[in-house]
Amino acid sequence: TSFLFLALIFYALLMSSLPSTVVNETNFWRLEPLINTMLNANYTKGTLGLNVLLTLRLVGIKNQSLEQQLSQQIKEDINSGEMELTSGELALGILGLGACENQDEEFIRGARLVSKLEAKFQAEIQNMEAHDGNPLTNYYQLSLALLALCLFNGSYSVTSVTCYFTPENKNYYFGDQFSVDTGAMAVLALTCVQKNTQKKMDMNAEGKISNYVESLANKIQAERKQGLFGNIFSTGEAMQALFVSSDYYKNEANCRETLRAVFDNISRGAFYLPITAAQILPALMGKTYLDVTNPSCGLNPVKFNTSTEKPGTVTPTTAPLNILVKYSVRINKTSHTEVTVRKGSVFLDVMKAAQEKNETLFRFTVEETSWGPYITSVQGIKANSNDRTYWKLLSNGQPLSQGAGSHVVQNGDNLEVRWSKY
Ligand code: CBY
Repeated sequence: TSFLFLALIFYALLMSSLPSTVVNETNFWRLEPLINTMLNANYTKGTLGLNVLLTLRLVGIKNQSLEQQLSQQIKEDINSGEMELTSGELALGILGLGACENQDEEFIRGARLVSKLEAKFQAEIQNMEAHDGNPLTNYYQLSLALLALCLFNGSYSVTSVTCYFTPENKNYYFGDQFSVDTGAMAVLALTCVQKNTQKKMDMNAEGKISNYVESLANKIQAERKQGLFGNIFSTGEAMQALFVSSDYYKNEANCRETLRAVFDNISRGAFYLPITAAQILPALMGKTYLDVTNPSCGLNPVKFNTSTEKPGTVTPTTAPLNILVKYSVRINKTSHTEVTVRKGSVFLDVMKAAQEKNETLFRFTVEETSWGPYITSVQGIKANSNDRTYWKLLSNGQPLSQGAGSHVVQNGDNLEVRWSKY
């Protein structure tokens, strides 16, 4: 019995010494769905694979052919110049191409990507001056741009950073809701600026920036619900931000709570879009975007059991049923209709069905993004970032936490697109 007792103590000691922030080897299998989502997706254009290339390299998932394909597609998009990349897209491109020292660095230099990004960052700031503090895109992208400039020796003005990134800035909020994704990306960027020794910073700026980081990290923690920060889709980047800025994850119980909630969502298939998998995986492997220029980046590649099966669509055993839902478009007054769609339909299918019934009231346009279709206009009224307008999607009065192409509707739902300000 005494041997058993000692063995138990030894086991307990061993377990407690394992870092629980990151997923340990016995739990790697839980991450396999994420990897398979990234590896088996179809990337039809460069911008759709930006986050995936970054994550494959940062985490050290060796898949030469996919890496090659994604990096090739991004380079082509950049070279063709046909499609103007946004600041955040170019920043992600630089992070992915430049991650973990590889041959693409040559391309970054040759195509002068860092100076192009400097110009895009400037353009965002100019737009803010001209349009009531509203950037061309949003603060998530501005933060990505600052992060990439900071990591890849671009120039940025510390005065601009201290001026525009104060936690009180309205761009961290959508309505009165703090955007955890945005705050997290800003924490990563500001932490890089803080650490950047090449820049001589005066004490004043240094103090300000560390206050911003602390305050943003607190706002992220204030959005904690059952281990998640914001929602499941912002949690990975929030974890990265907390790794670099707070003591939150030094507490094992906190780690375990988050991991349990994330594993739960993985097994429920929440991360079926490649971008969602790419955004959560680094944190689960204990990495942050700041590691992209670390000498140890991408070393110790991980071995996963990956499958090449396309995620199978479950064939329904029973005959497909129709469901009836309400749909409305609200501008100042509301236009209502009811449509019948197949069981399992998504929000976008409902919009299409309504459009077919009444083109004048329910016509709409979409843009394909890495999050799926984004609704750009309804009844010819277009979202515009200069005045912070957009089409908000709601179901039974609650804003959706997924896009129109992902949110599955239920019989009797009351669906709405509402002309809104963020
Ligand atoms: N990425 C970006 O530029 C997007 C940044 C982001 C903060 C993003 C969430 C977070 C992320 N990790 O990428 C973001 N959304 C922004 C900035 C916006 C605004 C975009 C306008 C602009 N000027 O840039 C805006 C208008 C406030 C917005 N998101 C709207 C919406 C709704 C889209 C509705 C439509 N018209 O199609 C919607 C569906 C919310 C709603 N109920 O209306 C929405 N966003 C959602 C749900 C999301 C999450 C997507 C989750 C999912 N699985 O589909 C999101 C991850 C994201 C994408 N938005 Co926005 C936030 C979350 O829930 N955690 C950089 C670029 C290079 O890729």
